[in-house]
Amino acid sequence: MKKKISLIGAGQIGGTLAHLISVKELADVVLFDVSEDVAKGKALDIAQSTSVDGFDVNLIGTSNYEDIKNSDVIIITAGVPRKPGMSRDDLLGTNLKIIKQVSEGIKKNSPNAFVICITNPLDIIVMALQKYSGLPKNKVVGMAGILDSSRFKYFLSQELKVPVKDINTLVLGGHGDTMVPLPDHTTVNGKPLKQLIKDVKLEKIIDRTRKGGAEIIKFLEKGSAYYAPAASGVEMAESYIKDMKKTLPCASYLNGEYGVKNLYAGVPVIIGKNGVEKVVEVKLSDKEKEQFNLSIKAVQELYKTAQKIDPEL
Ligand code: TXD
Repeated sequence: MKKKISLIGAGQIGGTLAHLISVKELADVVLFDVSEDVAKGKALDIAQSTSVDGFDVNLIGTSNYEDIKNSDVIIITAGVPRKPGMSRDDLLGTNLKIIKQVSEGIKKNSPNAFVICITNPLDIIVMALQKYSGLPKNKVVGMAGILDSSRFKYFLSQELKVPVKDINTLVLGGHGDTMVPLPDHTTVNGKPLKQLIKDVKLEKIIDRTRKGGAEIIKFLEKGSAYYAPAASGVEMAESYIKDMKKTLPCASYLNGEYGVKNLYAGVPVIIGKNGVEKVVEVKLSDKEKEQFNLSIKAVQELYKTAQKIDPEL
């Protein structure tokens, strides 16, 4: 039975998601946007590449929430992206209002879907999405850690002149400047990273990873990164649809794990047919724990701001 993925937001990331999902023949695609013509135009454009790339999926563009009925997966990018000089947190007020509207649409039309949120500020928006929609916490997750880990791996591969596939790493915590790349949990061909790189170089790469989004925004000016974010979202959707039980760093609900309760933050989780099937607790050094707790504090502070905007949260 063909699966169905609905994409709420047909902008830079939404359109790229639709194309990647189609080429991988992961599922039929519903491209939803308040700008219905954008959704229809992109769906039609990708559909017209079917004969070239030889994939067999149906795509529709719409602004009618009824079209997302019975989705297996919903990926949300609806919202405004950053402009140069803006922080992810600056998007809070606008994107909270949007995610409330999106949550209503999902709750009414596709409450059994596995929902992947991409919209920033990610950790807060995914938590608001779960609260507004009332969907089970293990079926609502945020995409950030895969992207941040992928950026970290790329920068390391360029520095060490090794293929990215030889690098294993993890980035924990909030999707912001306090995110926590874990050098002590990073290996290159099985060798500990710290044996291969000087501290000064490593610190520079960690800083560049934290600012990876802003670096791209500076180049693009009108918009933020979309190829790597879309690829990261598709990896999560695929692990769910194919029950691959991959361990992936995602913004997930914590109920005591890592000493954190009732908050979404980036941790390694197993994603399979039941959604987030397990939070994987890795052993953190004292320094890593301290950085992780700082990152959690930043998420908690921003969530308090969100609650001032909407006491319902
Ligand atoms: O790692 C991550 N999670 C981040 C997330 C990585 C990169 C970008 N990040 C965030 O994703 C970014 O800060 C934004 O908040 C979202 C989407 O970024 P994108 O670059 O795709 O933004 P666009 O191109 O502006 O697309 C947003 C679309 C646009 O077509 C709007 O018309 C639509 O969202 N939109 C809506 N769709 C449905 N419903 C409502 N209410 C709505 N409002 C706007």
